[in-house]
Amino acid sequence: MTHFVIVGVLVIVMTVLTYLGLDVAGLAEQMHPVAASAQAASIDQLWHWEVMVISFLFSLIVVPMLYSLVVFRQKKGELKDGEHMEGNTTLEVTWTVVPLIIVVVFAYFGAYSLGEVRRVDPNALIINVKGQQFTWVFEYPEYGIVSSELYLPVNRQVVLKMESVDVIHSFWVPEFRVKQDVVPGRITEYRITPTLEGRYKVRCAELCGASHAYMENPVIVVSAANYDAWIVEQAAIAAASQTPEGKGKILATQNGCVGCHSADGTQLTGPTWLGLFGKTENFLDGTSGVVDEAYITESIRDPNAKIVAGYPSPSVMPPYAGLSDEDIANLIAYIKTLK
Ligand code: HEC
Ligand SMILES: [Cu+2]
Repeated sequence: MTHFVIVGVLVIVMTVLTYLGLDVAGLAEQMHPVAASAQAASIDQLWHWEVMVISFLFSLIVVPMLYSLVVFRQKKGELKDGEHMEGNTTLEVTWTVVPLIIVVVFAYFGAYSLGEVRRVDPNALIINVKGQQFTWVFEYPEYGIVSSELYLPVNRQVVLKMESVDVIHSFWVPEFRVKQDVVPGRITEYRITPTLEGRYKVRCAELCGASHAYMENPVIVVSAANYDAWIVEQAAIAAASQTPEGKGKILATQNGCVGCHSADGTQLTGPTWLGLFGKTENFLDGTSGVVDEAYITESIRDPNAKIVAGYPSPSVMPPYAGLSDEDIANLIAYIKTLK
C-alpha cells in the first residue's frame, strides 16, 4: 500500500513539473506567439488542457516504470521467479472506462472549440484570397481593390474566400491560430476576428515548391478608422489606374520607358518627360517642331524619324512596334499630366 502512496505522490509531482516545463517551452515567443484573434481563446484553452493531460499521462507511465525498476529490482542472491498473476477485472474495467471518459470529454471540448472558431457573423467582411507560387493576393470585392497586403479592421469578423491557382497552399497566421488549406479548383473559407492591432505575417504552411519558405505577405490589423482611410486611399489608386493617364503611367513602367525618361526633370538616358508636351523641340538635323500627339506617336513607333538635338544618332531608344494605338494614347495622356 505504501508503494501506491509513494508512486501517487511522485506522479503528481512529476505531472506538475512536466506541465510547467512544457508550458514554459510552449510560451516561448516562437512556439506560441501573442494571441491576436477571438478564435485564439478557445484554441489556446484546449491546448492548455491537452498539455495538462499529456503531462499526467506521461508521468503515469514513466514514474511507476522507473519506480519499479529501482524498488523491485532483483536483489543479490534472489533467484526465484516473480509472483504469478491471473488478471484483474477491476483494474481492466478501470483502465478502459477512465480513458474513455477522458476521450469523450475532449471530443466535446474539441467540437465546442471548432464551433467557436467557425461561428458565423452575418456582417463579416468578405475578402478573396488567391494563393500562388509564391505569394498571396488579396482582393476586396466591394471596392475593386487588389493588394499584396492583408489589411484588416480590428474587432470585425472577416471571411476569407480562398483559392489556389496552382498547387495546394495553406493559409496560416500564427497569431490568429487558425490554419486552412488553399486548394486549386475549390474555395475554402477562413473566418477570423482580429482582436489586437499590429503587423503580422501570413505564411504558407504547405510545402508548395522551391520558394515555399518565402511565401509570406504582411497582415496588418488596424483600427476601424485607419482601415476606412486605407480603403479610401486604395480605392482612389484603383480608380486612378483605370483612367487613360493612370493606364499610361502603368504602361510607362511596364515597357521600361521610365528607365530612360524621368517624370521630374532628372536627366536620364533620354530627355525628361517633365514639360515635354507642347514645348518646341530642336532636332539633330537643325530643324525644330512643337511636341504634339503626332510627334510623340512618331517618336515611339520610329525613334529615328526625328532625333532630339544633343542625343546620339541612331537613337538608343528601341522602336515599340507592339504598343497599340490605345496604349500610345494612354501614354500621351500620362505625358500631358507632367507639366
Ligand atoms: C533605352 C532608353 C530609352 C527607352 C527604354 C525609351 N526611350 Fe524614349 N527616348 C530615348 C532617347 C535617348 C531619346 C532621345 C533621342 C530620340 O529622339 O530618339 C528618346 C526620345 C523619346 C521621345 C521624344 C522626346 C523629346 O524630348 O522630344 C519620346 C516621346 C519618347 N522617347 C517616348 C518613349 C516611350 C513612350 C518609351 C516607352 C514605351 C520610351 N521612350 C522608351 C531613350 C529611351
Ligand atoms: Cu504555398
